[in-house]
Amino acid sequence: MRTQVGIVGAGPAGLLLSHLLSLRGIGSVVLEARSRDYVEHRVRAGVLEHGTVRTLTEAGVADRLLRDGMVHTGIELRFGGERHRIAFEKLVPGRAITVYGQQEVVKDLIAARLAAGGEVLFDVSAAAPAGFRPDDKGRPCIEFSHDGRRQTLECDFIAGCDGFHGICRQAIPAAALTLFDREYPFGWLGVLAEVAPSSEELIYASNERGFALHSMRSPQVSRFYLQVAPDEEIERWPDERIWAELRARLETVPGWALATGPVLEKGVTAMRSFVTEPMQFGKLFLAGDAAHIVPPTGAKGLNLAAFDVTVLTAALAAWYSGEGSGLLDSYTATCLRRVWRVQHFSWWMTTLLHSFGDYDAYDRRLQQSYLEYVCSSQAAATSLAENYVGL
Ligand code: RFL
Ligand code: PHB
Repeated sequence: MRTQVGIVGAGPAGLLLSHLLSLRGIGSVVLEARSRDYVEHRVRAGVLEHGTVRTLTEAGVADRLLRDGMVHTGIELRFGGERHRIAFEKLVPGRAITVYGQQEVVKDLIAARLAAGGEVLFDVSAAAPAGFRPDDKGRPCIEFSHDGRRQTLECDFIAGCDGFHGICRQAIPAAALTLFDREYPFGWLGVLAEVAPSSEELIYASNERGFALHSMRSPQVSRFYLQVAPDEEIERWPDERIWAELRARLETVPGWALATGPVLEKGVTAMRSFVTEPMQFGKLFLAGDAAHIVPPTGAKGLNLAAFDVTVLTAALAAWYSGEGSGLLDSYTATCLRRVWRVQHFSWWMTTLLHSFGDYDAYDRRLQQSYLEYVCSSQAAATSLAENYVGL
């Protein structure tokens, strides 16, 4: 098999890259370890920045997003028995977020790729990138097994869009990479429930018992998160306990009640911050979670993945149209500026809103003071708002 760009991973990064490349007339093949059904039903992110919505709209894959996505012009911060609205329409006029499930973005992209005759191979195993190092003589290639047959995909470039646990980053010599890593002493228990949202906007609640988030997927389906131990066992969280804890952390303001309903899905995710530098090695380019991870508190991972592949598409398009390798050479530098801004914002939101077991009284007071500042100073609220909707 032969193509121009071999893409490992059919998450948002790999699929969007493949689609954007095809719009520039550049061929690609996407190799995905999981089944189509699995990737289309993996419940994850829900918040799209205005820039991500624009990218998807310009790429012609936003019909359902523009119809079903819920545009929000604010979020609520809830703490100390009070609710505070961060009003985007006032602080960052013209910019909003859209609440639309990541798996819906993935479904839309897969449908668009397949409709355009794009090649996305699911259930691929043992993919192994090779020939991409600066001193390699031949072409880059990816060896893989599909339908019981061992195959080789030859390409000009390899895009590692295979997530945090993927193989592409690991194929780069360790000595060529600097890794930045931070683990948090908690995880998130995510819950999808068949119940109308109890709020029109997302609620980020800071509470002595731990952080809680009320999000949503549609007028009939809500999404919740609870701060829990990083190694928490889901068996310890029967549905009644989840609802009781959500109530304890969210029903802290007068006159507000949480509606409950059947739990459709639940699971625990550990939280981490992680950056790989550089994000490229020879003819291998990393994008999305393969290159960096943020804790989900700032709702940024998917948006950052979309940004990376937009930069990579422009760089590859310039190379194929004979403009040289300048943009490819500066891929890492271009991406890292935004990556580190988002790293800081996500770390900051996480630190602001979670309760840390080892926090002493002084740390807790600092946190309370900053929460009050964000909700009373227009300058501080604008900083949160412009980062949240996307710089
Ligand atoms: P993905 O989505 O992990 O996709 C990688 C794909 O690569 C495949 N793969 C392989 N394929 C072939 N060969 C191999 N050896 C392979 N190894 C792996 C995998 O099966 C998979 O299909 O990475 P990508 O595309 O970079 O996308 C990143 C986003 O998924 C991620 O950043 C977001 O989900 C993060 N995130 C959020 N981001 C937002 O922008 N807004 C949010 O509101 C938000 N909320 C969240 C989140 C992530 C969460 N979890 C579960 C980590 C909430 C949660 C709870
Ligand atoms: C979600 O709806 O899944 C979601 C929303 C906001 C976040 C993280 C996740 O910060």
